[in-house]
Amino acid sequence: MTDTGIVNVHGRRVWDSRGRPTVEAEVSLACGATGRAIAPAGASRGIHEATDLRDGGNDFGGQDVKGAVANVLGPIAGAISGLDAADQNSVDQALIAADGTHDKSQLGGNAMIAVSMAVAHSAAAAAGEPLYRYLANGREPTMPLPQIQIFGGGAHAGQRIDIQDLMVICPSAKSFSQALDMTADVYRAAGVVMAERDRLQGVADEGGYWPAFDSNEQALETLVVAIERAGFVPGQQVAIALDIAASEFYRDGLYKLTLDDQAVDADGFAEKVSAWIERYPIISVEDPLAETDRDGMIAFTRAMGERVQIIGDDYLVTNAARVRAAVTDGACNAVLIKPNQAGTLTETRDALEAAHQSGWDAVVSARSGETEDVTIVHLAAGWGAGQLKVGSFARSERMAKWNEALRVEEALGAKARFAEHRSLSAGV
Ligand code: 2PG
Ligand code: MG
Repeated sequence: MTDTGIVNVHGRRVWDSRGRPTVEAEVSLACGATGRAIAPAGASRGIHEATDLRDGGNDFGGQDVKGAVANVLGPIAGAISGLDAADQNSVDQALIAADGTHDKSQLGGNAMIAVSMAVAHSAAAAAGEPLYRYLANGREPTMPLPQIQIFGGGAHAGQRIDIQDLMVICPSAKSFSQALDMTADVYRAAGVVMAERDRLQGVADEGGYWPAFDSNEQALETLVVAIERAGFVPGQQVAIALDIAASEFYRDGLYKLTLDDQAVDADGFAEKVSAWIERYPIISVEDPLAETDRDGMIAFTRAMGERVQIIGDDYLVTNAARVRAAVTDGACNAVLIKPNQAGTLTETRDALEAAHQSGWDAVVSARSGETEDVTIVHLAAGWGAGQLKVGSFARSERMAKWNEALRVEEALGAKARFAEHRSLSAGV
């Protein structure tokens, strides 16, 4: 066996940021190097995502992962022991073959992604390199432009407002750390504005302020006030990115906006979002239409794609074939990259490369249920994805990732390349 041969695969149950069980995997190599990773969990999940294997039953609301952990210890350990951790593709193909389903429902996407990421960590450790550098494989790593949540909503805030994530992007930032500095000011200002309006009620799942608003548009208006209060020019220095997560309120062909007391068809909803883009400094919109509304997504991209970044999350589920189909269709012009939607790192990377090959931008993203695991920061920098979405600027499962990115930026030193986005700065 080579030095990087896998000699042990361990799995254990740990807890995520919503207090739910999740899977941690630990991989040991012949040379003594080890790697560890934890699977995250989504709340607004795409229907075509890899299966998040849960036990059901009474324990922890049916959310326990004893079965997934047992799969790590049993069939997964059996399938990859002896393989070379430095050959990620072969390890991931072995995982896929051992699972044998199209949706990773046998072994569980949560078990598989934890192991797949742990393998990458172990191989990087064996190479004596930080993960981002190992993944860059000789290319220059790139610091991503962050998308950072200020208000949470949708499935992350009991559907209190319909829009899921109201975020900021700093197109004027000259470095990753400067983008964080600017966002910190906006986040603090947003808290002050909410307090002044007697609307401060804590935070939602990803650390953004709880959305105590009377309409979806009021959330947008408040975000602009917060950007101004922080001393920035909305649009030019700090702009808005939305994750509408429209699948969450799409029923029987209609977009049902509970807070606005409206039910509209795809054209009506596209008009509403387009009107928001006219009135507010929005430069990026994720899942503007439902994951099953292909025609709506194509029409919206045709109408607004020159003007804003249109990201497919539930619509593309980190799947290379879906990305390629959307490129052909003209639906979306960017992809969200979530490793646990794919289930292995190799498939995650394939989806990213399919996007980049077509000239699309890509946003590596956390899930609403997270932990201290910082693997996605390394994927974003090492693979040169371009952008990174982690949630808000509060709660340690989020800050762990922003802080890890600061360490990467510092290690890269003065020559750290910061992703600049023609598409994101053109409109401002
Ligand atoms: C999303 C993510 C993160 P979830 O929709 O992009 O905001 O949410 O992990 O719940 O799918
Ligand atoms: Mg999303």
